[in-house]
Amino acid sequence: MRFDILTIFPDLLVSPLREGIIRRAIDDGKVEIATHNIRDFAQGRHAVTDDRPFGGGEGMVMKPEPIAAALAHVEHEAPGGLVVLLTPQGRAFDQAMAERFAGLAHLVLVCGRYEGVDERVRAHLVHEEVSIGDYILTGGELAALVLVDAVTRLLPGVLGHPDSAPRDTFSWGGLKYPQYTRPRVFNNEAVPEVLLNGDHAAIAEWRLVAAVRQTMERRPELLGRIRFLPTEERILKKHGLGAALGRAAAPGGD
Ligand code: 6GU
Repeated sequence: MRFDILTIFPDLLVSPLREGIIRRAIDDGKVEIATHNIRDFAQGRHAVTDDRPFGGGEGMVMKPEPIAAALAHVEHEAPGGLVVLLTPQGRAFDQAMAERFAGLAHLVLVCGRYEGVDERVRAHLVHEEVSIGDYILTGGELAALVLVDAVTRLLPGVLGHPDSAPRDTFSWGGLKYPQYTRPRVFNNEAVPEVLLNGDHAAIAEWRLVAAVRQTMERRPELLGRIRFLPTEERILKKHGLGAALGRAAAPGGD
């Protein structure tokens, strides 16, 4: 998969892409990430990329021409990418969107600055607008990195264990179960006995119950969309978690 990232601050993107799983995915050729400085596509001696808003008001607006020229350059180098603008006005990024993007061959990410991008970029050059949450960042760069990270780890062969991704928080619809490692006792608290005895069915049952409890406590709004298997339903009822099923059985209800 290929990512092209258009930004006025390309240096912001360097170190997050040089560590850990993303770095290995790049080194292994699973993903190719090119950054482009929008300023390199701006005109004139000062290579201006922003200007004051028509109608007045605070802040500056990103000019359309440098972004258009940078996008034309990317399209020439590698045609056909889906162009995504990172902006707080976009649709909320979630795991389902990450999975959809992971199925594409080429994403072009345009990092807006928070005051905004000329509306004609949005209207004529961009296919989708994405936000990473209900808060305001100084620019789209960190959001682009979030998107690249969440998508890259879903690409085939990127995570060590082939099943690591499907067991995640959110891929099943709720939160992950708690994890433990050595030592067996820490701060006077022991690891739950069931995790130590090698009974894989019992461990799976404990993890399902713990994940559902955790989701009910912390993110109850997630429960309504989860579809449990009949075997899971039986286990949850046995543990007095029928309330979670009630929500799951009545989508849209409370
Ligand atoms: Cl994509 N951009 C900015 N500037 N702020 C954000 C965001 C994006 N997503 C959440 N907040």
